[in-house]
Formats: sequence, structure tokens, C-alpha cells
Amino acid sequence: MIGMEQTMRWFGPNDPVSLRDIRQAGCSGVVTALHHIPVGAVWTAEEIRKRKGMIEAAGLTWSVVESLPVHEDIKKRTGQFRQYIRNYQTSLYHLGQEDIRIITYNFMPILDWVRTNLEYEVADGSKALRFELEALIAFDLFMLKRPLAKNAYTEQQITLASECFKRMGEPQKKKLYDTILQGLPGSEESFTPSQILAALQEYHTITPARLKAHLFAFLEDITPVAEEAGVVMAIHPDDPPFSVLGLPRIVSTETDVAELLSAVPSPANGLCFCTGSYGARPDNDVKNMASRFAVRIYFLHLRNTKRESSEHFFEADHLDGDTDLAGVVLHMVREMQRRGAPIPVRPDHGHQMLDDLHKKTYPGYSAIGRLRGLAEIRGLQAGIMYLLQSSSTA
Ligand code: DNO
Repeated sequence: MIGMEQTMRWFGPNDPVSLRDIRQAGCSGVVTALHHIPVGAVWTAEEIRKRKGMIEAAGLTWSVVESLPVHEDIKKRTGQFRQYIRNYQTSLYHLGQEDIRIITYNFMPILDWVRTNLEYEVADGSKALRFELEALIAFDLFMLKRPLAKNAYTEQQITLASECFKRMGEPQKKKLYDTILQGLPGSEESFTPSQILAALQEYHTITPARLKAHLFAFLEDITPVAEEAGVVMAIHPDDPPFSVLGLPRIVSTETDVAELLSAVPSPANGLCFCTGSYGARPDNDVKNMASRFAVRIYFLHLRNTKRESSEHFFEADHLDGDTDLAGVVLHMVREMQRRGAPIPVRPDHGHQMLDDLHKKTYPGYSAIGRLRGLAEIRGLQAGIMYLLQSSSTA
């Protein structure tokens, strides 16, 4: 039976987790990006080839690009957006020529993924990433002092946020600030408060409906080129899957995905199916989404979240948490047999644990936690395949 192509994210030559580590974790592929190229600039064939050569010299394949970032001008359709779209198209051609065929991107304005606590200690002493809405609101109201923030929250939310802010000492405030504004791994930008306030201001008039129209227009321009270049686009959902700091969010729910796929029906318009992002919302039935959208899933991020309330979640162990990962993997195994081709997967994040607790690692991207996650996913898939095979021969 055809199984998932096992990969890990690698942040390039400065990543403390080496290509050799990734290979020893049992991966055949790597997910990476040219993080040194500024957002919006063309990825030249030469730079792509150089990075690809490095990966192949370690006995691995560059399976997926994560991310080819979309310039803010494209999301807002302002400034140089037409030039940035042309640059994006050129990068897609170059990637296709080098046989790198799956391109992950997101359409989250300004900030990529957001968490408020990177060291949440779970019962076994390992550390997980956590999102606490009241901390984000406290940051918004009392640290950033965004002018429209006061009107955006309920009285109860404001009370909880101010209690949360009062409990925080200076070091905690500084940590929260860095966590939100300095960007998590893979986010391509970091901000000072005045920069982010100015950037947020520019989204005041961009409603979710308008941002959706901008995404669809971008895909109208991109997908014909992707088809010609032999690459597919895989959009990453909003993380967390709801509005933060008043920003529009448009890839959060099953309805969003259905709309996106039917608005631009090209087969090059596909999904990076991130179970952790979608799973942070109780109204997303992630297993059913995996089944419904299976044919357009080109890349899998497998991760689990535990919702503690509608305002809090943390990243649980891969086979724990609220999402039925076994159900998702079952649908993906079926889809791969139908397609006759593997789907790349990466264990998305892992706990900081064992020896890694003493090391400086990228939050969410330490080696051992991801190794554990991948091993569990691999075992889960092996069990599912075994059962499917034995029931078909019985
Ligand atoms: C976080 C990642 C995201 C993702 C981008 C894709 O761990 O899943 O940063 O790479 O949103 O464009």
C-alpha cells in the first residue's frame, strides 16, 4: 500500500536540527524555504538549486516548499502588488523546473501563526505551545494600545484580560510581547509596536469578504501558471482559526475551504491540511473535512490541540487532544491508494522534552518532540494499513 511521504520542516543551514537528524528520524523528505530571500522577491533558479543540492547531499528530497510567502501588497491589492504577483509566478516556474512541486503559503494578514505561551508545562513536564485569548487581549489593550481594541471585546473579556495583565510581572510582559511581535519560527517578519499599529490600520477597511476576493484574484493569476509549471498550491489555514488583533481571517472553517475550492476550481488550488489549526475550533469536524476535501489535500500537517475552553487551547501530544487523527489518517490512506501517489506529511510541532529541555530550540520545532510525533503517526498508519489489507484479503 502507498503510505505518506514522511518529512520534517528544516529551517535551513542555521537550524539546530540538522538534515542528518531529520534523516535519522526516519524521514525521506524535507520541507523548507529560502528564508533569506526577502518576501516578494524572486526565488532564482540558482538559489533553489543550491538549497536542493544541500538537501540531496544529505540523502533527502526537498518535498515541499513551506512557505513561498505572499507579500502584504498582494493581500491588500495595493502598491506593487502586480509586480509581486509576477515575481511569484516566476518563482513557481523556477521551482517547477527543479522538480519541487508542492508550494505551501498562507493568506493571513501581517502575522503568521500566533501563540501567547511557548513554555506551557503539561503534566509530564514537557513544554507545549499554548494560546490564551485573555493574554492576547491584554497585549492588545494594555501593551499595544490599539485604538479600536476597546470596542472589539466584551466587558467580561476586558475584565479577564486586565486581571491577566495585573498577574503578569515585567519579564512575562516582555515574553508575551516577543512571542507575538517578534514572530514564531517560519514567520517572515517581526515588528515594533508602532510598525504593527500602522500595519493593522491598513486593514481597517479590509473586511473578510474583501480579503477573500483578494485571495481568489491572486489564485486566478497564479493557478494557470502553476498548472503550466507543474506545481500545486497548498494553502495553510489561519492559526489560530479566528480573528486576532481585529484582522480579517478567511481560511478557518469548513465553509471557508469549500468556498475557496469552488471559487477557483483549478486542481492547482489545493490545501495544506493542518489538523492542529482547523482542530482548534469546535465547529470544525476535522475528520469529515479530511474526507470531504481529500482530493485537494496536497500536504498534511498532523498535530493535535486540546481545547480547554473556547478561549484557550494548547498543543497536545499527537494522538491525544480533540482531533481524531486516526480518522484523518484513515481517509488519507484511502486517498493515497485512489491517487496512486503518496501525500507528504510532517509532524507539525512537538513538545520540548527530554534533552531538548536544556537546549535552545525553535519553539514547536525541537527534534525529540517531533520525532515522537512522527513515530506515533508512522505507527498509526502502519496499523491502519495492516487492518485495511487484512480485511481486503479476508
Ligand atoms: C507554523 C506553520 C506556519 C506555516 C505557514 C504556511 O508552525 O505551520 O508558519 O508554515 O503559515 O504559510
